[in-house]
Amino acid sequence: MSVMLRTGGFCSALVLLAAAFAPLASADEITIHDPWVRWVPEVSDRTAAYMRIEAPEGDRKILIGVDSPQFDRAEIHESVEEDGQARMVHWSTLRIPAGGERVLEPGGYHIMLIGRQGDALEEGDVVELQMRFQSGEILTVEMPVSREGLNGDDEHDHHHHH
Ligand SMILES: [Cu+2]
Repeated sequence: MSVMLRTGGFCSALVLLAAAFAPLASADEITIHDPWVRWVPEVSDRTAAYMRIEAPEGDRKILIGVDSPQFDRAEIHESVEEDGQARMVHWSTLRIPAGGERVLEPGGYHIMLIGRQGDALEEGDVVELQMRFQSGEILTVEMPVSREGLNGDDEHDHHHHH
């Protein structure tokens, strides 16, 4: 399977964006950059969350569980293409290399949010996500709902298909 350490123009833009916002944790802890949830029409009870997860130097981190109070359940997924068919793989864990990062983005890894509770999500609403790591750390991340992501992700995704 592929390792999601992306380089290139898109990633550079993300890094710049991340630098512009205060990270959620200090340098020796897990850092979540630019989390967001894709807006979906009310008829859909599921959506996906994206972000960049950064592990500290010398300390590999393993995500072992995700949960949102606003959804029945949350799962670690990867979008893959096999024989021209798009499908999603459900992973039980997600490894973040020491001093490295894992990028969750449209067309790749994502957190699947399944079984929305309550009203439809509007743009600008916030979805809460609890992320449990093997080290015992539990991060609570607040993710804004957006149609297009924080960075024009849709356009980027589009380019992949050419
Ligand atoms: Cu999925």
